[in-house]
Amino acid sequence: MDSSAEMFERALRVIPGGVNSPVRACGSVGGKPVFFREGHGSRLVDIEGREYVDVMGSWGPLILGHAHPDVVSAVCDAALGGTSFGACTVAEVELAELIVSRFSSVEKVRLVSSGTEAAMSALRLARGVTGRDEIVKFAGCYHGHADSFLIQAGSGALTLGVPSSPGVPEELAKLTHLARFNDIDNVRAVFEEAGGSIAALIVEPVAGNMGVVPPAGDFLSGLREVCDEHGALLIFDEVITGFRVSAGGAQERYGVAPDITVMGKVVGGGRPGGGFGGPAEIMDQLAPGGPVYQAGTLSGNPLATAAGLATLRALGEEGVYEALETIGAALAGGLEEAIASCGVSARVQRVGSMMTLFFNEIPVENLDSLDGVRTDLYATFYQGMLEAGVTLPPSQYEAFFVSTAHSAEDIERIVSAAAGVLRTLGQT
Ligand code: KE4
Repeated sequence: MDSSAEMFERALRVIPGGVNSPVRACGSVGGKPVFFREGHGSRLVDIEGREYVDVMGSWGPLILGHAHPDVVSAVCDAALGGTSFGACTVAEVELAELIVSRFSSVEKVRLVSSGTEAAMSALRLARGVTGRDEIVKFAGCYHGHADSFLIQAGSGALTLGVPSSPGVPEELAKLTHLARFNDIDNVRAVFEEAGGSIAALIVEPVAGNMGVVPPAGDFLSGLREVCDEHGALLIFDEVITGFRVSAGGAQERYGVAPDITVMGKVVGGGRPGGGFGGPAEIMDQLAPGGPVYQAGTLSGNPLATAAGLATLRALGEEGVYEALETIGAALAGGLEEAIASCGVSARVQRVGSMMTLFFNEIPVENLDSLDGVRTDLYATFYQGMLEAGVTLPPSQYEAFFVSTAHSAEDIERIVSAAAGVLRTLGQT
């Protein structure tokens, strides 16, 4: 079997950048990507047989860990009956019913195949329902790669240092207003200037794509007020937070109801899956009953719905979110202790089972707080942790994810590795 380095050379010959998603190329942390062969629970194994404790978590979907038996058997059973019909199935109704039962603001949901598709469809729906064209997003927040969102986006776009991508027409970019996360006065000012023409404001209620940035006390409720004042729809992008920061997502955790909820990652259980939902009055504006067109060959796909159902059913078990909180708190606490003893300026910001270790002097409240972030130190930290057998997201602007599969031993192993790498950093 080739090594990861050899496989990457092969990949570069036939895949742009050697990857199917830019951030996987490890551009901001140096080195070359590791190729993985399999994952089980909290562990990943690379193609050379090396095992790692995984904190990247496939960017969020694997809240139950890799290859959870219930998910694997559900997908295998579904596959034995056919992988796609392009027609109605019972499973898609059952998944929609489960989603509706978890998100109190959602009466109806349309299933799609990715977070990008969910966010771009939600945007079109908001524009169709309001008859307005302009939107507000936040610098540093990422909502997938649809044109309207690639304006100072987070995640890979931030990592690549490409604030807005070539190929996004200037005329379209002009319709996207940028605001500052956690700054409700700034949001009010943007709306004062353009309020009557704004269809929607879209926000990650807990930002995860500039690293994890929790909402300040009155920020989300302030967004609700401003949108109501100006007749704009409030869209919560819960692709990361949905079913993760609580059973009903961030809207349940913080008690603010959006008009449209965008979902992905966990709802697909690791299969391509996503969705967007809201009150029937809004959702019924979608084709075929309504005029706003949206469609998808594989939407509600039997394998994706099987994985999503198995995942959400497991998340419905008693004590799951308490366990995720305990695991998340243990990791964050251990990392904070390691930071305190190493003399490096770093901090951990966490919500539940998602967190980021920032090499930043000040608390991160929005993208501006990251002007002095030491991405170079993060790169060294990433490489040191990989060497120590722990896979982190290959970017300072992403989140660590723990799952129900992470044990106390896993947490101890991650913390011990971090302490060692941070000590080395502190001595340089
Ligand atoms: P996907 O199209 O990648 O399924 O979802 C887009 C998306 C939408 N909204 C939020 C809040 C998201 O975080 C994402 C995707 N997240 C990134 C990493 N933070 C996916 C990783 C990648 O791009 O490879």
